[in-house]
Amino acid sequence: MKLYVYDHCPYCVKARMIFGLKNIPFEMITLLNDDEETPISMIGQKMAPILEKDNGNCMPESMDIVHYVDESFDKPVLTGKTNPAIADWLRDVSAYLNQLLIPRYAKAEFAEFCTPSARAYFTKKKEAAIGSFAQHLENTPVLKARLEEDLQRLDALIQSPEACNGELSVDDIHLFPSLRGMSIVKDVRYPAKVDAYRKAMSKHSGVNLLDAIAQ
Ligand SMILES: N[C@@H](CCC(=O)N[C@@H](CS)C(=O)NCC(=O)O)C(=O)O
Repeated sequence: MKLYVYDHCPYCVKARMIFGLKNIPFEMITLLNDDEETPISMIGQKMAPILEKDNGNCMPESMDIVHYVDESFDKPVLTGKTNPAIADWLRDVSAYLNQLLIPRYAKAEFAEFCTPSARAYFTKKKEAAIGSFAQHLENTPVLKARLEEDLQRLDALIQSPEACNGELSVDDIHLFPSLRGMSIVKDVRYPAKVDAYRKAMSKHSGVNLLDAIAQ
C-alpha cells in the first residue's frame, strides 16, 4: 500500500500512525505542496492523505484510512474507550494552535516544500487563511504561555504513556498529531505525563517528533 502525505499535515499523521501502531509495512510518498495534478487525478481534489491500495483503488479521508487499516489487517488495535475531555481539550487548543504551527511549518525543511514554488504555494494559501505569519510569530510568547497552561490541563487527563486513556483508542489518533505538530515550537515546557506520552507514541507509531527542527 502507498500512503501519499505532506509531512506537516496532522491528518496525514493520523493515517501514518495506524500503520506504525499495527506494524504494517507501507510506502510513504510525500507530495509537493503545489502538485495539484497528482491528488486530483487520484481522488478528484487536492488533499492529503490518500491511501492507494494494492488493487490501485484510492481512499481519501484520514479517519476512513485509519478504520480501514485497523479493521482489515490483523486484529484491531483501537479498541479502548474514548474520553470526551480529550476531544474538548483538542477543540480548545485548536482555537489558536495553527497560529503557532503554520508559520513555522512554512519555514521548515519538509519534503513537500523542497522547491521554492511549493513553499510559496503553501505560504500564500495559509496566510490568506490565518493572516500574517510575521504577526503570529511576533505573538509567540502569548500563544506559548496559553499552550503551556493548556498542557497542564492535558497532563491530568493522560492515563498512560502508551495510550492517553490507558488502552489505545481513536483519542490517541486525534491527540498525538497535535502534540507532534507543537513539537516544532522551540522550548515548550511539557508536563511530565504529556512528555512521556508524546515520546512513547512517537516510538510506537513510527512518526517522528519535530523537536530536532523546532523554531
Ligand atoms: N478531512 C480530511 C482533511 C485533510 C486535509 O485537510 N488535508 C490538508 C493538509 S493538512 C490538505 O490536503 N489541504 C489542501 C492543501 O494543502 O492544499 C482528512 O481527515 O483527511
